[in-house]
Amino acid sequence: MQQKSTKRARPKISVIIPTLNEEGNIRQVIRRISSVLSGMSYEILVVDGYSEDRTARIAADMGARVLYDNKGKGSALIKGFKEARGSILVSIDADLSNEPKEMKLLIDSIDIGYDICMGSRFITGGGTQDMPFVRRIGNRFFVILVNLFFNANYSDLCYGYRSFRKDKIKLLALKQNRFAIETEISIMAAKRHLKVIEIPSVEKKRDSGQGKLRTVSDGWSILCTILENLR
Ligand SMILES: Nc1nc2c(ncn2[C@@H]2O[C@H](COP(=O)(O)OP(=O)(O)O)[C@@H](O)[C@H]2O)c(=O)[nH]1
Ligand SMILES: [Mg+2]
Repeated sequence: MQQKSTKRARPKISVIIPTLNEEGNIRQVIRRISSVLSGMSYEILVVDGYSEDRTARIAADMGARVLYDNKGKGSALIKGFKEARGSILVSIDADLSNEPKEMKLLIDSIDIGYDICMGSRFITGGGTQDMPFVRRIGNRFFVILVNLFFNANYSDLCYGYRSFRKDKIKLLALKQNRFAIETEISIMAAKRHLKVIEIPSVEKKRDSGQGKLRTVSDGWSILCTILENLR
């Protein structure tokens, strides 16, 4: 008897994009990622926070798999990690601040044996056009704390352009629903002794729409995440 398989072949790479009201950017983001990954085996997952605009519809029309989550960027990423079918996962923002061309190096780093590759704006070759002075100071302060408390050697912390070996994600036991997710990933990677590498990344200004990070409340929750992990 012939068995009909309804399962499609697993892609090698899953690109996970958390979105909230990004209708002015999402088309271009998906287009650029598709062009960089052309010829490779990949899927694009958009995890949308119930945008009030056309973000989800545009993403679906362009062939992305669209999932929904209403708890925040961190929660959306956790959902994307769980649902991803690839063996290499890449997280990227939807606001055109991350350069899709850098994705090849993020993928290669996992291919050659690293568990996590983190874009860094603060090593040679990296940079940012999207970080007010207060956030720059805050990020530096948190980097120092994390390196000190968790015996790590990071140059950047609150930056979401990263790649992961899928089978190591569970070890991170992620729980942060909002913007402390990147901090939690960095801390847990250090605690679990994962093989981590940083590569330079240039962060551009968000193209259209509003940033959702709130410096004071999200800064506070990042500090709490650091302190909670000391226990
Ligand atoms: N699903 C989901 N995505 C979000 C949420 N908040 C922000 N994002 C997305 O997370 C990414 C980073 O957010 P952004 O506002 O640019 O943060 P900032 O650059 O740190 O100010 C973007 O792709 C946002 O659309 C949320 O509550 N839910
Ligand atoms: Mg942004």
